[in-house]
Amino acid sequence: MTKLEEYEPLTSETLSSRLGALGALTSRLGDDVGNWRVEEIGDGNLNLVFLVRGAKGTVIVKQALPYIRLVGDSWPLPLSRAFFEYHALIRQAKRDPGSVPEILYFDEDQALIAMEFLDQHIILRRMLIAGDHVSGLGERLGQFIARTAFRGSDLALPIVEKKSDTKLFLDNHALCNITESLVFTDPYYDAELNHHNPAVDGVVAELRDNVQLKSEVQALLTKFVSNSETLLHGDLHTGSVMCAGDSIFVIDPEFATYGPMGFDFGMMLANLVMAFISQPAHRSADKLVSYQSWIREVIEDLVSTFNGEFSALWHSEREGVLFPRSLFEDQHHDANLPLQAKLNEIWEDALGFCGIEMHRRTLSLAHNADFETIEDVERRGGLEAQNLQAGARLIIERRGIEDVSGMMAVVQKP
Ligand code: ADP
Ligand code: SR1
Ligand code: MG
Repeated sequence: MTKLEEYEPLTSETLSSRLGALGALTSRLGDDVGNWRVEEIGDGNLNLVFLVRGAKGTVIVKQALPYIRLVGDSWPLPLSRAFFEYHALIRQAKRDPGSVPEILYFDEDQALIAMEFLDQHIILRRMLIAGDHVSGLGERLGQFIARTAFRGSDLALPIVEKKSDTKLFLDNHALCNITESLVFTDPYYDAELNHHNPAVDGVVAELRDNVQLKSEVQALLTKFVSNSETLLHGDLHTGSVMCAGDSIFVIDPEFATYGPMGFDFGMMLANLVMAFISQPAHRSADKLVSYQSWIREVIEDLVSTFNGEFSALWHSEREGVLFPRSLFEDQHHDANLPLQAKLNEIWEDALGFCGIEMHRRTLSLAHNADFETIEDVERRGGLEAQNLQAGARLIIERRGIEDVSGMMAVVQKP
């Protein structure tokens, strides 16, 4: 494949001949290109994902389509999302080494990324539905979110790098617009692509009639579109994490954008909370309490690790234009004071984004398997109603929720 070739989607039949001359792939897979075994395994909403097995090893080849896979070619979407995914992955690899798959090859024209195959790794959402444990999960996710938030911001980056990078990622506006619509807006009115379980009709009508709720959500959307303080993953849910034993990787940052630090944090909290709320439908009575306790511990570890890691970086790597040492340490003034204010702001925003993500996964286009795999619609409806009401309370009451205990009290309120 040359850079001059016109974009063309790969197929399982054409992949070997089109990519077989690439040293980056043959070195991993072996030269016997004719015997590569190729399978399309994409289970996401947007792209093609190929598993390619050769005599020497296995790689993943991900290629963007010029439209949204979930919807079809009636909804075009720029191929440039592969460019932003690639650029986000290389920044995440630098800011939190070992957190993302190794990139083997990138072709911008073909919107194609070849990367390390995460052997034995399973999507976290599937593990949470199955009742599996992952040791160190909350700590690792807390580290990733804190490191990428801090090291991608004006707290750490040289100002020219931060500004030129912000400019670069501004072009990922089509993906941002999906989030602006599907996440922040559609759940709160009868939008065309919405669907929900009729069993929650009453709760949905109440949410859509709640002007205070809609106003708070729009205030959070204002932050998402206008506060470009750090490079976000942009789609950090439990379907974007793969685990095996205590090995944990983050994948799929094609929604990367500069945005508020609480966004990734809130998205991940929401997906763990939804795993928690949906458990009664997935677990037998004798295992329910202990598994929900474990998810709660993961949430506690995530929050405490985020705070600890962000604080450590604040003291050790605060070399950017914000809160300079010249104003604090050099004056013997306590830099913990603005740190605490920053952590409080991030937490409050995260709770708001968390509630919004809980709403959109029940009401908007893209639902999640935690609820969707519950066959009994009445049972599902009861849990979805709890999820919707908890989400609304998290958004509205977020300024008064101090910690995970307060948050889980809101989530579990009858
Ligand atoms: P999309 O952008 O379409 O959502 P994803 O990046 O989420 O696609 O990938 C779809 C699926 O492909 C994942 O759910 C996972 O099962 C598999 N996958 C993606 N990347 C890897 C990888 N590096 N190693 C192993 N499996 C992967
Ligand atoms: C049309 S895309 C729907 C959702 O899938 C992606 O993974 C994002 O979460 C997006 O909101
Ligand atoms: Mg994706």
